[in-house]
Amino acid sequence: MQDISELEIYIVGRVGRLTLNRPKALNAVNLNVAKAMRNQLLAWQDDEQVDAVLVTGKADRAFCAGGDVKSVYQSGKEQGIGPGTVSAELFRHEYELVSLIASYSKPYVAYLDGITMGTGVGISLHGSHRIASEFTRMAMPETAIGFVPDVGASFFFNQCGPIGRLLALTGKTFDGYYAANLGWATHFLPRSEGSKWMTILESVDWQSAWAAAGVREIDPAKPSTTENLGTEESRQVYRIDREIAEQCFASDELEECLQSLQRIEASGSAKLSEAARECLAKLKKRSPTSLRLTCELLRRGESLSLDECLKMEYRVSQACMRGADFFEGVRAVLVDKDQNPKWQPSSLMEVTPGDVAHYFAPLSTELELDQLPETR
Ligand code: QUE
Repeated sequence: MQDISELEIYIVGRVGRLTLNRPKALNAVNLNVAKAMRNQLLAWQDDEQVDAVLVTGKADRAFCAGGDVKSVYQSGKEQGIGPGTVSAELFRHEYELVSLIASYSKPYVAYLDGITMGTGVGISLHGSHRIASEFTRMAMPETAIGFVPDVGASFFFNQCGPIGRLLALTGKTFDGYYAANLGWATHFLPRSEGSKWMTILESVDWQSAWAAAGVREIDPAKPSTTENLGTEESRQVYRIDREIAEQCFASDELEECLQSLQRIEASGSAKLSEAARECLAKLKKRSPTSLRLTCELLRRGESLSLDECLKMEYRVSQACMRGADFFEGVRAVLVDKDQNPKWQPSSLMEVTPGDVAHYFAPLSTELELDQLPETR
């Protein structure tokens, strides 16, 4: 039996609505939710009564904080890792879901009203419409838990230019203004108007509802369409990150990035120097293995399709289950919450190209992401 109340499913007017409903876990996507979402999306794709899908979160603070890595941690401790366990199944179902969303034949709309991280980015960015609010907070923070940016990150960060590498490595959190300029948010709707929009959808046809609710289209070239998503500080943060990224994250060699950051920290203007110092401080706290893997994922991802990226990320995800840092990272950040992970190895120098290559090795045929009969 599936407990589908963790994902509310209903049709309003001609819109299929999926509501993430695990508020205590900030709507983290567990195995149950990932399966239910995919099954429902497949059903609605062939349902003439459904013109579009709207995904929202039922939690004051979050759209979706990520994948339920705590469940991977707990099951890993109890039943181990490997085929058939939560560690293998959760990532597989998440990536299959992402792939479906990216190729979905109907409009797929996500309202990113609050924390939108990791898998939360995965189940929104690949859809056709991403509506930000003034509370949108986005990140791909996986290097902080000894994991890697996934759900297609090796594909979508490559479309961002150097700032993609900055975000993938540091795991930095950013707001709706930043997301709009990255092209991650396509529309804006303030939280105060959110429930009106949901109600309008019940009675008005899909196309007219956008205008009726006052959902505004974003064009990064037109400041009037992005300014409501952040403050003067937001604008400065984005501008400075762009500059830091151009100067320090254009190379796919981690050492070069770090050297440029140190150079800017020492000799850049006050603002740039401060931003470089912040980046360096973040990178110092991240898992050295995760940082090396992330660079390699982005490097290899540059020439791959989304589905090829997902297949590669799945190999790396499963290799991370066998390493030490994922379990140590989840323990330190989400379970014991001491915020003090002990990474192994503890320095970048100790992570060799050979170690990195190991994480990208093919899995046995029946475990590869494209070899799974029940999901294709
Ligand atoms: C990095 C991450 C995640 C994170 C924190 C990080 C992540 C994730 C969660 C999360 C948060 C609340 C929950 C939960 C998971 O936090 O991926 O189950 O209740 O899912 O620093 O990558």
